[in-house]
Amino acid sequence: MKFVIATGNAHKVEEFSRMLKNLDFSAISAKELGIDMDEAEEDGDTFEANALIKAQYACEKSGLPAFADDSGLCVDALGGRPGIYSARYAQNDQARITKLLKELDGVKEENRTAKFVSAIACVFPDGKKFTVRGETEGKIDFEPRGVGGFGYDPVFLYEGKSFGQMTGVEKDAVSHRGKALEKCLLELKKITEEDIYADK
Ligand code: ITT
Repeated sequence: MKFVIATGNAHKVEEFSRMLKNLDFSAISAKELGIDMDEAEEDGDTFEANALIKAQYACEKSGLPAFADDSGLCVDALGGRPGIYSARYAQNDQARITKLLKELDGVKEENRTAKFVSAIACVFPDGKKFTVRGETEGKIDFEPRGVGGFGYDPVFLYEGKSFGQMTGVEKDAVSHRGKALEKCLLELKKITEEDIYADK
């Protein structure tokens, strides 16, 4: 079965493609199919709701099963912000990091706890759908470190290393997106098995 990766974010496509590379799973990006994911209006009030909106949109446009990730950074000292508004927090990655560090100015190391959240939604042409969630806890550093990854990775500290200092494979092994994808693949396996039994 071929899936659409319903995202307009090239970094997410890169991470999903890397994680799915050695698996028996065929995926194509929305961009390769000429689908403009900016047209999907993310007006949900949870990560799951927004992931469903994006997956539903790509599924309708392509006629193929689709999966989408809605993700973000929840910072405890900011009451969980930017959360589902992580992409809209500022214009670009550099501006987002600068704004975040400014908001956390004066916040002590022990109070800089945060988590990355990824909700993945899968939507099928027959209307079947599900969502799963992965979370990774860490801390917001006082300055950016490393040039790997994307978004808030250079300031997200996980066990002494920022996500920006990790290789892609190292990040995948502990990331919110890696955890969500693992759950997603388990759900898909269940669905496939149910279908096989239903056919018998
Ligand atoms: P799509 O909606 O097209 O998938 P997007 O970038 O707008 O692309 P989101 O709405 O899910 O995606 O916003 C997620 C934002 O949260 C993303 O732009 C980053 O700023 C941040 N983010 C999510 N996962 C991240 C990660 O693994 N590392 C760093 N920042 C991340």
